[in-house]
Amino acid sequence: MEQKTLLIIKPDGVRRGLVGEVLRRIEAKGLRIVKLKMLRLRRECAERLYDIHKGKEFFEDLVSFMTSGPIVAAIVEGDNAVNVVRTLIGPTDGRKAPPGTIRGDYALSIKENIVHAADSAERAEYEISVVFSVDCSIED
Ligand code: 3AN
Repeated sequence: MEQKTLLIIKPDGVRRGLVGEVLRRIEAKGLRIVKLKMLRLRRECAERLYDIHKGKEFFEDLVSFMTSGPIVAAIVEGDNAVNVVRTLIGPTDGRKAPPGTIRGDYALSIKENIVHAADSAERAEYEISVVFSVDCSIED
């Protein structure tokens, strides 16, 4: 089933110079990058992106981290794109993510785990509307 999802290279991924490597893996898999943007996310928008975690003990820390530097947001399309991208990035905790996944190969943290990807088609629509809205990008 043809699907669209949102992939974000988080500030740690950008700082570590992993933009090319992450996008390479997406393309090598056969998925298509149909929209791409580097931006600094406004705080309110990071809160909207992670609305499901509001109230959790790591929420403030997560929002601060996501606004600590530029991110790269990509709309990715292809067969079963939501689940395929989730499989490519691996489980949340980089210490447990298996080798071969992006987090398994590059992350050793549960917070600074290089990438984010939507976990359903509905969330993808919502998150794309947040991240690609002109109001969410801080102009330098
Ligand atoms: P995923 O990104 O794999 O969907 P979620 O949705 O459970 O994982 O978590 C969203 C983000 O929140 C994670 N990518 C990570 O940056 C952060 N996070 C999740 N759990 C923790 C935690 N226990 N401590 C700190 N940060 C966390």
